[in-house]
Amino acid sequence: MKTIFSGIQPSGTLTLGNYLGAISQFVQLQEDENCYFCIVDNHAITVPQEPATLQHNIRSLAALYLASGINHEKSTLFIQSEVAAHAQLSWMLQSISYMGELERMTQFKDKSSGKDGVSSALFTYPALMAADILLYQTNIVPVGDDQTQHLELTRTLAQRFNNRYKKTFVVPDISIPKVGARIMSLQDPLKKMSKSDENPKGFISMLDTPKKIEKKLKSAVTDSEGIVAFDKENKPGISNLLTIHASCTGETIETVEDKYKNRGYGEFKGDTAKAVIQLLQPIQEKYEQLIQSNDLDDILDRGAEKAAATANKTLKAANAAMGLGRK
Ligand code: ATP
Ligand code: LTN
Repeated sequence: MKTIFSGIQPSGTLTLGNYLGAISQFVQLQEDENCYFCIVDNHAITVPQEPATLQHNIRSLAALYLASGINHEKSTLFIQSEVAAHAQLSWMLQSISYMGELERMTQFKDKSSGKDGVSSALFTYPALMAADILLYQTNIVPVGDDQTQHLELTRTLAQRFNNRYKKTFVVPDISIPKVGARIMSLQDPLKKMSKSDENPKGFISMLDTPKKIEKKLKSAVTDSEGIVAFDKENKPGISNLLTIHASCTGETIETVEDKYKNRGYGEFKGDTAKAVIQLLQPIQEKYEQLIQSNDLDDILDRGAEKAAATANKTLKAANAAMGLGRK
């Protein structure tokens, strides 16, 4: 059995991109593997968060994980800040991360460019992500393709630590879905769909009403050619909708392309909305039940306890390898 670790930030309501790129993989993996799924609230505070909103988003993310099919009896679901080892190992890994490496991270460049008051935590974020993964001796990290660079750095840090001190960490592999690894914004198909986008028309939230979903998809930016065909370079908008349509129905992109070859964008967009609504509606119904129940707290308490037991073992070994504290 392999160990799987992944995390999602409680920085807003999850988007269809998060579901197709990340959560749908998690649900499949938990059948055969030992999975840890984390609500990475320490990552969310690398940009300003309003405390009450953050509290709400943490709960909401926990409910969405479960509503999407994460089974708390099979997988460990927990909140990052409730397992102190994450912050502790992150500090240790910062001591072996180079400024140059962190400066090269495109996520840092994107999120800091043109902004005042960029936090130092946004800069050292990849060391915390490496700590998340390495604490569990993770074999595979399922993520969307925007995380590839962070994963490469995690591997580098694990190898550097193992070579410099003592073999302490498993060097993890990345897993990216074949279709759906990068769902693009509906308003700017050259930008990834993101839950913290200022323009809500750019993303479909997993909790959007059917009406909203339909409206957003109907006003998605496309082109004036009028032919439904997959061509990422010349038709990024239509290619993105094809990816969304195929991922939601489980068909291949070629099948969907064939089906809409001689039909207009209007019909294609309408049917894509139907496919998205069909996928999200049962998840939304489960979400409403979960968010109102007390089960959520019990599940998260047990998750944190289980996660801490594993994480503390690795932390202890890492402390010893580095020569921290006493024997
Ligand atoms: P934010 O916009 O707040 O930075 P985000 O929407 O990018 O957040 P994360 O919490 O950073 O979401 O990512 C959670 C998971 O979802 C990661 O595995 C990430 O790769 C994946 N993911 C995020 N956006 C997309 C997308 N547009 N397409 C596919 N996968 C995505
Ligand atoms: N950095 C990721 C979220 C994240 C993560 C992780 C993903 C934090 N720690 C560990 C996988 C494994 C993001 O912004 N999407």
